[in-house]
Amino acid sequence: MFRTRVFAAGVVVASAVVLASAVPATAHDDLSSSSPAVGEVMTTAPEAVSLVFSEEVLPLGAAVIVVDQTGRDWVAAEVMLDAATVTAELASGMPDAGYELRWRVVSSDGHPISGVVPFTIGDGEPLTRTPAPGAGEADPTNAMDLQSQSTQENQGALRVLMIGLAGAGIAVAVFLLIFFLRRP
Ligand SMILES: [Cu+2]
Repeated sequence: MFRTRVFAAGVVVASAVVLASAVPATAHDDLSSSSPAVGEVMTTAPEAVSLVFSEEVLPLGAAVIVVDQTGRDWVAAEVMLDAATVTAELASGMPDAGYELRWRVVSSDGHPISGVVPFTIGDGEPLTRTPAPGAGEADPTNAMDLQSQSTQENQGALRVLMIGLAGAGIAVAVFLLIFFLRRP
């Protein structure tokens, strides 16, 4: 009988450890495509911008702005979300210039993702992120830095969650172990 109990306790501990370590390994959604595309030169001002993601993003927390050099946001209406597509209508009369579409949505796995899509209209100069004397071109690595930074923050939050889940799993395992060993 004792042998059976030890075996049962072992199974409980083993399965709890597996459960605690098998935190969902789902990656967050990616931006599949966008209109305008990254670096696109549009001949005329778009009436709207749209973003298509690899999965349906969550209906909360979606934000899109389209800014020019002065920081003006040209998005004219509420951001619309339809499954994996996020759309934002723009004000008319956007002059030929460089712009940045900055987006943030909540991935289907629950944490925020964000990015920047630079584009230009007509023969406008690409938007310069850090205006400096003699700086003519936007530095695309800045956008990359922003993206990787937010990814790191997301991973930090996920790690906290994983540690919490692992802790809960171990607590359950200890409880069940004591419960099994105490049984007559
Ligand atoms: Cu994710």
